[in-house]
Amino acid sequence: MRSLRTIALTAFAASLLGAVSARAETWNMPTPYSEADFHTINVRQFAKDVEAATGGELKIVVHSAGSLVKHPEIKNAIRNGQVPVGEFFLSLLTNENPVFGVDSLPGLATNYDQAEKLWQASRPVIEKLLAKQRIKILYSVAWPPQGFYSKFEAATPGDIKGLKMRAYNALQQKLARELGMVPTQVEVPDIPQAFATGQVAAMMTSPSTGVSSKSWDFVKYYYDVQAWLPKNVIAVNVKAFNALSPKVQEAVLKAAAAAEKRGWEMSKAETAAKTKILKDNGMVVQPPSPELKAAFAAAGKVIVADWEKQGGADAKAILAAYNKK
Ligand code: PCA
Repeated sequence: MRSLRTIALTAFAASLLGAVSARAETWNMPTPYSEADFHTINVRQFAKDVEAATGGELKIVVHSAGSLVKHPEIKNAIRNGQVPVGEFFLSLLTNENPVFGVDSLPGLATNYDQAEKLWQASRPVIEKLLAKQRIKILYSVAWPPQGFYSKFEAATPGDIKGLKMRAYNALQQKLARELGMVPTQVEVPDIPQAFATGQVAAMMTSPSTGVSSKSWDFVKYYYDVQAWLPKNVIAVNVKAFNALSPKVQEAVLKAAAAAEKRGWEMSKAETAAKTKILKDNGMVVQPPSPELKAAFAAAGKVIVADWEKQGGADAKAILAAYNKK
């Protein structure tokens, strides 16, 4: 009798222990960019904050630079529950729905204030669309304004005609074509190789990505076009999130809100600091000539008008909310 009772008690204690340890969870998190990238630094701080706030109940293990999941697959990996959380470039999804490209429209929001307003105006629509894929955004951070990098001097629009341009989404491909260039999709880790092999001779990206890919090794000119400020999102699989205890969910959301705020501040500070590094490494850093600027603006107008048409009611709602603020 006695020993049976002991066994029962031991089993009961073990089940309690089991329940406690089952609650400690490890999440693998794929991200697209290198360790030195400010987005990755911010993600690592977010993971640390979550672990500290939950007393280790949720540990997020960051796998940067596409090492666990390649960038074009990260969104679907979250959707399918292959990974519970990850980071991706929002406008990479432009092919699925034009609305995801709202932050990559040339000339629509070209400084941090406008980019922040556009994020607030578009967030509800983007959240609604991603919810259909069982994906929930935790936070989103903008890249610095996008500028034009070229192997050759680009004083006039004629100078860039025929150049092969590295593109990171469908809207950029379209922009390249509007300007008479030939686009090729290339992910960030492959940029140096694409230039070295002559696959591309130009690109549009931030000073941050210019520095992280050591652009001075393969291009000479940087034109500070300030065309748009695209964003990354950090997102979770809804089922994985709902499986967390309410206390842990709250800690994640709180850390995410802090990461969003911190990330935008980091981004602002990056802009000047990284532009200076381009210059210090011998690149010619300058504003675009009035002619080049006008060509980008004209191409941008065409792209925004097409986008509005293709984006339908959702696009209209975003623009109405953006213009109201
Ligand atoms: N860097 C990333 C996205 C935008 C940016 O500034 C890239 O070039 O792909």
